[in-house]
Amino acid sequence: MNTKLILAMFGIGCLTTAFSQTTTVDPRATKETKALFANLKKISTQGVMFGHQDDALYGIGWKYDTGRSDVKSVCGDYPAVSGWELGHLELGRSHSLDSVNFDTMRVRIKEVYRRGGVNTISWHLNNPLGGTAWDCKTTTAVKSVLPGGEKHLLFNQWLDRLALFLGSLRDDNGRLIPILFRPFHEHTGAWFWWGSKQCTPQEYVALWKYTVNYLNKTKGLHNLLFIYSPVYAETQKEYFERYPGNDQVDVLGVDIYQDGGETGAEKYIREVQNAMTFINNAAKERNKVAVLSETGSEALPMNNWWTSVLLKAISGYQIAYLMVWRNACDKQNHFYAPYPGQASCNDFIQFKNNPRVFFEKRLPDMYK
Ligand code: BMA
Repeated sequence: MNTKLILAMFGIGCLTTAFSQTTTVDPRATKETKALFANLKKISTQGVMFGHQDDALYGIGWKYDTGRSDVKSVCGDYPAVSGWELGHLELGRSHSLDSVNFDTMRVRIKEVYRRGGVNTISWHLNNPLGGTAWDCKTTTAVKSVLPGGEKHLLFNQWLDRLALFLGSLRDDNGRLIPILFRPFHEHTGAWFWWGSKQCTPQEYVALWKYTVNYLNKTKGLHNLLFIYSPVYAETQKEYFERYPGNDQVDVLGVDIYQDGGETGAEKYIREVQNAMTFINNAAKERNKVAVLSETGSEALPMNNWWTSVLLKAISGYQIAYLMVWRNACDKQNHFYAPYPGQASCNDFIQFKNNPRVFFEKRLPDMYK
């Protein structure tokens, strides 16, 4: 065999390996972003990372205290995954729809990255035809932002503002911080302007593709992994009905909450198990990662929820992370993680001590 042929075969071998391990939506993703993708996959075979929305920004009875987190106050460690919300950034405002200063958010995101944690971002952007993200009476909002639509230029401006923020997330050496971006989520429900009754599947897919292309190509951002996160679906077919495509999605997520307090526990367990069965299979087939992108039981009415419900629901599946929603400091009983004195604290500590559950300190290097 001549040397050229051997080299060519070796080249193809390397390419195949690289393809199966680190194919990301953005082929030009930074090496840290590609490493994050590979490590999400790896960690999902070892256990599950715990995540919390707005963890280090505020909690029950406090806001903006440096180094504070309800989760850390209860169990001594930060969550492995931190969620952040950009609603109202598109309007050029200094504060989010949840009254969080975007500069403070940027500082916290950097701190999480510096400590080795993982950052994920959602975006409840306003309805371009007027009103909030939940203003969903109109069925033309998605169409209006697509090329040729009356709000297309406005939407580009919103994406420019989004890109400016995402591109400003850099470490101490000026390198971009990898972000798991989760746009237009819960779109199989009908409560956002990009929801199932508000646009056609084709329009939704066009919105997704336009956004991905704009961020990666037009704005040249290469620190993003994209999460698809519909609400609970009974079947795989239903789950993928408005799927933008394997070349458009890195992570297969799903948002499932336990409603109705204790009486909703069985339904919740059944739903998580059912969805994770087909999401796990699909993730393997498509070279993706599975996550429980949003979950929780509002105000934690069950003291043993963490070990008796949540752990039961997720065991046996490969889920890179699960993320519970925020502990609002300005809304009564709108919390999903315990805080000191909350009734589920002891159970949460037991959950944290499970060898398959990762909080921040036990994380391997997620960016190498
Ligand atoms: C919702 C609630 C709202 C919040 C929104 C965006 O589920 O927590 O209070 O404004 O998420 O973070």
